[in-house]
Amino acid sequence: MSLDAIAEEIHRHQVNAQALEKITERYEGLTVADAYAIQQRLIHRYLAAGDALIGWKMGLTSKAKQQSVGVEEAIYGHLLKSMELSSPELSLSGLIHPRIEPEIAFVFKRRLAGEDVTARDVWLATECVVPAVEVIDSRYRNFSFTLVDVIADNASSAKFYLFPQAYSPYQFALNQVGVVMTRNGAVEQTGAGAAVLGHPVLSVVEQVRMLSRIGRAIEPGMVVLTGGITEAIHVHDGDDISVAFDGMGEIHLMIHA
Ligand code: 0L1
Ligand code: MG
Repeated sequence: MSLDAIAEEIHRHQVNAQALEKITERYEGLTVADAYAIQQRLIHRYLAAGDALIGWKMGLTSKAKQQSVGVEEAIYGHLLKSMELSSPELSLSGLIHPRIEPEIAFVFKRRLAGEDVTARDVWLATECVVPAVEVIDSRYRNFSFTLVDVIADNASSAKFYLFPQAYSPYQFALNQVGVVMTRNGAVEQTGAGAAVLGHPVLSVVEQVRMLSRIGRAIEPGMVVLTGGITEAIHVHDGDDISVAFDGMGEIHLMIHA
């Protein structure tokens, strides 16, 4: 089976919101490099149909998530224009078994590239930081996958929403920002920015380093989702999800069929 054919299969299951058996169970010998090549081919299908690349996302950035997949490394995916929610409402139509996680997004005013990038380079290139929620929706049955599977599936990316208020990157110690996520008023998850590789800015550093290995960069205007601050929670029709970012505001996301 060619990498193109695997990308076509994942694309079909994404578009039709149909669960898929793990590709690593059906195709032998796939490497992490193959998985990123499949991801690239998958994204190309969306771009060819008129979508646009608007940024990147880091995944598996917390110890808890890395342990759940049995890895010690973060991964990345592509963010497409079609993934951004313009209002805090999530329709379950077109999704398989979505989960929600709070994140800090960075928006850039300057290009960032190179293996030797530092946190200071990231601060100087950042226009603003924004509270965000990411909706992940693994295309694999029961959200069960290996590292190779999830990378090929564009790191489980589905949708994301950015809070309308942006902040100066210097206004908050992002590793200390506390987050409380509730469902219909009941607390589901709590966490702090430090869950994201110690500090969300370090997730951007890692993003740039990973991109530099394939000759890519963060371009001006792009968004980077730095990684989940808490465990992701499953959402269902009628849920009213609130994510309060200490001092930065509260996102209310309504879930409907
Ligand atoms: O954004 C994420 O951390 C998701 C990465 C893939 C793992 C998952 O689907 O939970
Ligand atoms: Mg995420």
